[in-house]
Amino acid sequence: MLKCGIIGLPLSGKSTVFNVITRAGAEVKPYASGKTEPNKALVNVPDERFVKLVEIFKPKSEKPADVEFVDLAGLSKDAGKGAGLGNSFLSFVSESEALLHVVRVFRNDSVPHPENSIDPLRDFHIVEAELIYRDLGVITNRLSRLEEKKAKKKLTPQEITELELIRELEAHMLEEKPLREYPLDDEQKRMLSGYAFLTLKPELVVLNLDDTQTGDVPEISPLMSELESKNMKAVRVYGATEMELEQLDDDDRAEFMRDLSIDEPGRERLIHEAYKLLGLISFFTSGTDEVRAWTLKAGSNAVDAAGTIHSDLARGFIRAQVVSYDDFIANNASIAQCREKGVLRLEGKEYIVKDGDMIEIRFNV
Ligand SMILES: Nc1nc2c(ncn2[C@@H]2O[C@H](COP(=O)(O)OP(=O)(O)OP(=O)(O)O)[C@@H](O)[C@H]2O)c(=O)[nH]1
Ligand SMILES: [Mg+2]
Repeated sequence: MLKCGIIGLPLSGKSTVFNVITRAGAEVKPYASGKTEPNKALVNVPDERFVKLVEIFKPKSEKPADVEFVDLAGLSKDAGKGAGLGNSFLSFVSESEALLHVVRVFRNDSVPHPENSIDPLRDFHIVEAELIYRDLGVITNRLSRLEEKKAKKKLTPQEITELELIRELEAHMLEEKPLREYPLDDEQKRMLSGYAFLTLKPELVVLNLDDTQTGDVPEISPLMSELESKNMKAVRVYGATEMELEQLDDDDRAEFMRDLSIDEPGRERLIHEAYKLLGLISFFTSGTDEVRAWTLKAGSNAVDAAGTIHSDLARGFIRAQVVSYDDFIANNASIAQCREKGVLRLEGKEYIVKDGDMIEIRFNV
């Protein structure tokens, strides 16, 4: 199950954004809750192709792809040093595969700001710094363990390589720089994958705006230019307004959206962005019994896809019968016609699955 954690300063609108995405109705209050148990909800990934396949196959059951969103308590200054919820909070963050970082832009006098003013760039850095401190702590621990061992006996060649890398990472982080800004090669990434570093997680910034803050918003330009220079992405959300929107019925919502000139609701936009950010794609299995969308990391092969469905399918994998959704639709949703036209292919283990592939695994166990 893919998990996406929502982080940010206290009262930045994290639970509001969580509600926009999940419609889960989590409690939203104008004072810091200090609550430790996160809100969690599973969200179906909106996908028109899936809806269309269900229309075509009229299956007995249907299952869209899903992602779990986790709404965490506010991350206060010095959490990394154990202040506030500190480490218990940070352990929830480490379980997430990707982070949505909510930054307050909205003005609302009835909601206090922990730093007493609206300054998205400053707020972004406070939270980043906490994540960096936490990662630095992990690095320092590992470093002292390796040094200790080195003093007693010979390190393995692998440990020596790791020690060298970790020393460099420590120096990098002591300059308050996140690990994502350190150039790691694939081998080094593999070496570090067990540590679940927070500043290596893909992170999407969510600018939480008031519905009066449309068009050019001067408050966000410093943060926007910084994110651009770091190759990070941001999405704008009208948190409070879009949360209300999600409570309306479809017709009223459409009208409301037209008034605000929003074309894709915040909910779908955020889910799609999170999906893209995670480097995820969907493939489909379809028949009259079940139509199902599955989630896969981009770059995965046919055996990975088979294993997502069931481990037996990966074990006994023979071939994958593949047709792209677009080809299937272009050929009147007829597998026979797809075969005739040569767009229905038999692929082997090494085949890299594409977003929108419709797959049938041939297997034997
Ligand atoms: N005007 C305005 N108010 C907002 C917006 N988003 C959130 N708020 C208000 O800000 C307050 C805090 O919102 P929450 O979503 O509970 O914030 P949070 O980050 O989850 O807070 P903690 O979990 O306590 O850290 C609530 O009173 C919201 O109604 C917004 O976009 N505009
Ligand atoms: Mg909250």
